[in-house]
Amino acid sequence: MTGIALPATDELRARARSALDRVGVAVPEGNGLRARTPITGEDLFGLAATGTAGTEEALVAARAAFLDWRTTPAPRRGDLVRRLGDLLRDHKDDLADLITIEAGKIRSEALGEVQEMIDICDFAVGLSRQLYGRTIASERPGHRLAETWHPLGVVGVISAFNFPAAVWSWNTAVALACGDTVVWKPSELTPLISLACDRLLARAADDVGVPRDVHRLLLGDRAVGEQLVDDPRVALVSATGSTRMGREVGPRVAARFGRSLLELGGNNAAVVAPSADLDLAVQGIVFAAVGTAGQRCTTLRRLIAHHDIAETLVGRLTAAYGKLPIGDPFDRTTLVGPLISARALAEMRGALDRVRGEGGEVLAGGARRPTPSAPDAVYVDPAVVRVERQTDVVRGETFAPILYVMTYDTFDEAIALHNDVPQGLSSSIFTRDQQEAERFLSAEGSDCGIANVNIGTSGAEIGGAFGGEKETGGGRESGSDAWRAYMRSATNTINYSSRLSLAQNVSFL
Ligand code: UN1
Repeated sequence: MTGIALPATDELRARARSALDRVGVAVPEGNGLRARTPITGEDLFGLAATGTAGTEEALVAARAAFLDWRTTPAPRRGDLVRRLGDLLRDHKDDLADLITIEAGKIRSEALGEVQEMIDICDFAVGLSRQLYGRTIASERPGHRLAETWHPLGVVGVISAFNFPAAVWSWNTAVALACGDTVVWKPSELTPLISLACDRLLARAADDVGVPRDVHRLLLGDRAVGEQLVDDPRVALVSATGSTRMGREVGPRVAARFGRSLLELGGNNAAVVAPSADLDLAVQGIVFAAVGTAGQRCTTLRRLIAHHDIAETLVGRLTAAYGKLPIGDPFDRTTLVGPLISARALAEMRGALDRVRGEGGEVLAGGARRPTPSAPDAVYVDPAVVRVERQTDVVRGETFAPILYVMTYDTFDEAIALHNDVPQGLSSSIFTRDQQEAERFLSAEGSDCGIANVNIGTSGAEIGGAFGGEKETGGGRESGSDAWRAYMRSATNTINYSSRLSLAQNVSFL
């Protein structure tokens, strides 16, 4: 197999440096943390990290800022988010460069991530004039019942490497519009894009005359995340990452009666019915399975194909996999960039070994591509694996491009297989049979937070709520009425008569 040609780390370092310069970031050099690029697997800069004292200071500042921010009229809060959206538009290329450098995303997906940030800003600006409460008909004469929504407090955002900027923006744009302040602990793997986002928000705050402390960035390790999780000043912890992480975060936040919003693992499947348009299905499946090198929480990991079309479908998929351009994500022809780390490779290999041991057959891919100029970079051929049963390895989430293919005979069997995993994020069906499509979307169909028809599992747009059920954690972000998680409601009873009348006809005195 021929080796992959990659840019030199020096070139990437210079490119990161100029993007950061244009955004206005002064890189806090130090040796607490290192910025690294998966493109070559090499380090870029050493960075100063935030420790316990820095985290405490940020929490004090964010709490103090909240006390003013909560009474700033919501549409004025929207002005800050609007300005942030403008700056994101101005620096779209710079941010996309940093995302590609640190997360390894191909150009169009990195630009897409920044577009998602711009879209959520637009959404949150609109929201700043739509934080509606209801009025409720009172059972008492001369009384009114109302529901009022108030800002919640400091929101702790913990985000992952794979959407290093968009997930921050989903939380931050909405939280700020809702009157909350934000303390952000990004993945240690993506400090540079985090610095850029933080800097743009500080610039937006300066431009509209808002104190910068409405947002604080913590570039730290796990201990910093734990500090946010355990601190009662953090009213809501919004955490995106593995189910293992969520299993720790959820109970710890609950133990202090804090709120958590969890976006955890997915094990997303597509059902391909006999009536499916296979051209459409193949395109949808390949993007969902190998986009972002299989490192989205919405990545398609299981394919449940009807017996009658399974062979044809798998033949077309393996042919498409055989032609995937894999390599330098800055190269405009590349579709599959690097895996984030050697650990991701070890997990992929471990899963493939286990599934082979259980009788699974690797039909395509699975091998590492040689990178002679950068031995620590990890590029793999995405894998397609035929499995007979949904064993533990198939039921677990491996954050790498492995697509398990299973077959079914009856629609009920397909739904049962589909739902028989611990996670419940995203799902899809390819069919031209309307009854099947509707059943898939019905209460007895997909048990996921996202259920699609004739489109893959990944690439959700802003506007709809994003999140999933079961071990995915139950959180909803970014669209619909997800804003309510960032606010607290109060029920008001207002007596505008001059008589005291008690509810439930109680008489007293
Ligand atoms: C994630 O992988 O954490 O639907 C988020 C999608 C993107 C977001 C994914 N809009 O694939």
